[in-house]
Amino acid sequence: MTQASDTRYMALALSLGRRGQGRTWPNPAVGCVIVSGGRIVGRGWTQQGGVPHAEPMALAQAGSAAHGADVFVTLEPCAHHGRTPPCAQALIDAGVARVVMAIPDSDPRVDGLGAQMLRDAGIVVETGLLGDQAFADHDGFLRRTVMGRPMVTLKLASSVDGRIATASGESQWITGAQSRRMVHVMRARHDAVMVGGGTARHDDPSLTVRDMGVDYQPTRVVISRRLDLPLMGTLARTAKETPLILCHGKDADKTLQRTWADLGATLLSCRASGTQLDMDDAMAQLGGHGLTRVFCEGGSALAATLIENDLVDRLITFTAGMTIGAEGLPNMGALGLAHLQEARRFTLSGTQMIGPDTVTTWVR
Ligand code: AOF
Ligand code: ZN
Repeated sequence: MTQASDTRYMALALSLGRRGQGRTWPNPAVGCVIVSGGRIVGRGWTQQGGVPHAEPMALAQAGSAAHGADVFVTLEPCAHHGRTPPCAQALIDAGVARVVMAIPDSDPRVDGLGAQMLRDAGIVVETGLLGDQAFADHDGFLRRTVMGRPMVTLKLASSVDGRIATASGESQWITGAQSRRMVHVMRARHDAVMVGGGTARHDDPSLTVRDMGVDYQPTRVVISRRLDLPLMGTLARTAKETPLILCHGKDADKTLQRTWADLGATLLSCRASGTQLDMDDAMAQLGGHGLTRVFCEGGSALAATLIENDLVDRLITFTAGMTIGAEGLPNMGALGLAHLQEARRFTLSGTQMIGPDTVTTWVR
């Protein structure tokens, strides 16, 4: 098999894996392709909730054709007995000849052991093909296992001059319908959608994915030190239907804590520093809850806190061809920088036109 076709099969495995993004947490969204005699005989990807894993699905499709076949998988096959038996063993039992994996699995239960099991069984193992893409796709899972927190994508949607509302608070329809649709696609590809308490109070958001034909919803996360959120609002009304996590300060009113728990919310009690919730602690607790990919949609205070604490891994800016002026509400709160040198810098990853707006992705 040539290197070019190897790359093509791994690219296919990566795109299959991405189908699971947003719905496999706490597990990574892995993709797997099995090739025999130049023909694809099996395709698999991690299923909702993280099981089954990608490899057994591809092996089931391949059947006896897996014998002597080449396997392309976006993450090292697992070596442990967890909710499923080890995928490395399933590949050995199926008699595959070669396993090409994009990157190792950082879960301490795997971490090289999967590759070792395969090698010990006489299977050729290669690592690193399209590794950069696999690192990007599995970024959330890798961060959760290595750093103990999810990957954070911060979305900012504003006028050309960085405003999200006029001085009187008018904020609807700054970016266009296509941008809003794209936001829903992005929500669906994350495990959770997160906003600050101010946005929850002011916008009464539902934070759900709508009109996309998806049969699952990301978890909603609201950061609110004092839990002073509307008890009659949309989030309160829907907390039993669609998961809602509230990160609050340990000193939040106990009656409010009980009320929200009764409404169906999951409460995470976090440290607070000054008037703000300690976001390092909040993110660690969200990681502990199993979340790997969090999509933050503001508001400006939470955006600034995340930036200040170096918790933003990807920045997505939607920009509308409109100017509002300095009296409008900015998309980010004060960062208190005295010198440009202190500014957080992001690297441009891609930009595109979307209807009348632009969308740009930046990575840390
Ligand atoms: C694979 N293929 O498709 C995925 C893997 O609790 P369990 O049994 O589901 O195991 C979870 C771990 O399995 C997870 O932390 C990661 O190391 C690995 N995920 N492994 O071989 C897959 N999703
Ligand atoms: Zn597995």
